[in-house]
Amino acid sequence: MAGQLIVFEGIEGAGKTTQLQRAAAWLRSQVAVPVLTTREPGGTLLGQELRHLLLKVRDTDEIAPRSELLLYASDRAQHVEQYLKPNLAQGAIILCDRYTDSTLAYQGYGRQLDLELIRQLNAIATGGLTPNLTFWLDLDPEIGLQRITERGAPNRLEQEALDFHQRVRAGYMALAQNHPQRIIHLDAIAAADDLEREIRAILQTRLSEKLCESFPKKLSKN
Ligand code: Z5A
Repeated sequence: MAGQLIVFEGIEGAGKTTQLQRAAAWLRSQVAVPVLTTREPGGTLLGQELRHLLLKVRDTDEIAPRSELLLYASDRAQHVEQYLKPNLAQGAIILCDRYTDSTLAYQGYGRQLDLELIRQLNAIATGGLTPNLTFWLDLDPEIGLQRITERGAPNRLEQEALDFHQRVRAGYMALAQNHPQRIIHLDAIAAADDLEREIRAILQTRLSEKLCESFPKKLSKN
């Protein structure tokens, strides 16, 4: 696969979307290949419908945990096939808001579904496509939930109890320990500008190493 898949992970309100957008804007000014942004769930037309089903608050007819797991897997399978693989094959740098680690953290550690089953489903849904790099924005869930409460009504997952979000955070911690090369831990309590600088510096190092044949010319030091 010619391109680069860079994922932003973390609990709600950690600042993933903010940092992904800032990193994309900066990368676009630095490199000569397409820089794309996308998200899970919801990176395709089918995914947008699945996202609506997954996140809307339900008064009755709760989604069963294994059903929820399969809906996320379905969203991912479509996203990989229809969007990620074709664009990576063209050499794009894709910044993706959540990917397979979200399923391990939320459905595995949060809902306490079998981790091995989730790994197998992730492998089926991705066809083996793993991120080149993952930024984990690590934040105390109480602070993350407070940030998003200020912005409006919480969605179905945001309404989960605090201990659910704490298990999700513990899940990310375990994943980062198991994949120290791929997953970069960032302390998301830092100011957005400081995080942006830290992410730029890491991207600069990683992309210079990996992409030196294709386009280091535009990659500058600031
Ligand atoms: N989910 C799952 O369970 N399993 C899966 O496999 C996948 C997903 C793929 C997607 O929701 C939901 O799906 C998610 C997990 C589940 N659970 N929920 N809910 P989403 O995409 O709607 O939500 P999200 O991914 O958690 O995004 P978010 O809530 O918008 O959080 P964020 O992107 O990390 O944060 P943000 O939008 O950049 O910032 C949030 C607020 O904080 C905003 O007001 C910012 O201005 C502010 N902010 C940002 N950075 C800072 C700093 N550094 N300091 C202070 N304030 C800041």
